[in-house]
Amino acid sequence: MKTPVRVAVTGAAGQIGYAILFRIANGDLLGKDQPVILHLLDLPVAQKALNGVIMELKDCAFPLLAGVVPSDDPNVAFKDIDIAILIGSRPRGPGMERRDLLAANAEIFKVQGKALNDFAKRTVKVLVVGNPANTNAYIAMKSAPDLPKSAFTAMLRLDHNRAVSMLAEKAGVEVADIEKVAVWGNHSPTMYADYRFAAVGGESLAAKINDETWYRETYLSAVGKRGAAIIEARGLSSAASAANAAIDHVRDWVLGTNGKWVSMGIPSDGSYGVPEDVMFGVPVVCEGGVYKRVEGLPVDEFSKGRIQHTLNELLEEREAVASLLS
Ligand code: NAX
Repeated sequence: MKTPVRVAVTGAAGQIGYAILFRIANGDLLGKDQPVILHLLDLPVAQKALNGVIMELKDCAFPLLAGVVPSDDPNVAFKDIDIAILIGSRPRGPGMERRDLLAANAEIFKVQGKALNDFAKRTVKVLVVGNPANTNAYIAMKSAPDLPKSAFTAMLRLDHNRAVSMLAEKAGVEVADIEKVAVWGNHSPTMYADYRFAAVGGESLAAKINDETWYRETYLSAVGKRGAAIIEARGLSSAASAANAAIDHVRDWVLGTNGKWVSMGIPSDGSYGVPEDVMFGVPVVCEGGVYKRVEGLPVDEFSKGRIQHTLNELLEEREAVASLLS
């Protein structure tokens, strides 16, 4: 039997938590032969609900679930962990300004970044899901100077999956056959779902769809506003699809993508005109537990404008939290 991998999930008593934990324990994250120990962090006020979730996890008798460590303290929850999926964050309250929301979350991710720095395994892989995901991941990274920057990522995978699914529907092709879709920038309606390189069986998807007006005027905003459309329809924000995207992101990072492009928010190395360290969605391929940015892609005028637009938003967010990091 393999040594269990320790996976921390924060916001474990929330709705994405409820959708993700059972799948991790069932082997969807790391494979059907890999035992896991779940480290579950939530606020003191949520411990009773968390206990109920743990009772249900036990009632599933998952053969791969080798243990559960519940806590309301990041220093306990992050001890010796291999993977951290940071979902819990402060939602926007009535009358709360965007700046206040950024500040409240900055405080949370500063504390959690430091706890990761002090207690997680040196090889830890961190995915931030809680919004504003890119900036929260940036803060956690900046608060963990002893860990490599590459340990920190933000979730763009839900946007990526939505982008691929809508293209498949329009082109009348299978999702699995689509390659080389890229989502750039912030996990927000400003992100840029780029289909210029997308292909099916070697054939350009843009040429197959042959409707640039649809792409620019309908598709891009539909992908960007999909989260709002789900809230409107369901009365609740995306949970199962967000959990699924988090699993896709971490699984691909750990187990590899076999050359396939996926989108991840990663600290910029300065390429594509994005200042260093900004947590920016880019196309990557993963191999051997490492993600690698797809480099050297041409950027046309339209894409340049879209990338700058989403970058400007991230730079504003960075500015809004700068004083908290000093
Ligand atoms: P819920 O409100 O259902 O659950 C959040 C949980 O986090 C609660 O149990 C709460 O007690 C806990 N929590 C709050 N602060 C915490 C802290 N400091 N430490 C530990 N736990 C804490 O929200 P849910 O629907 O699960 O969404 C969670 C987050 O995911 C939100 O920020 C949401 O905006 C974000 N999302 C991000 C997505 C992405 O693609 N990056 C998509 C889905 C989702 O909207």
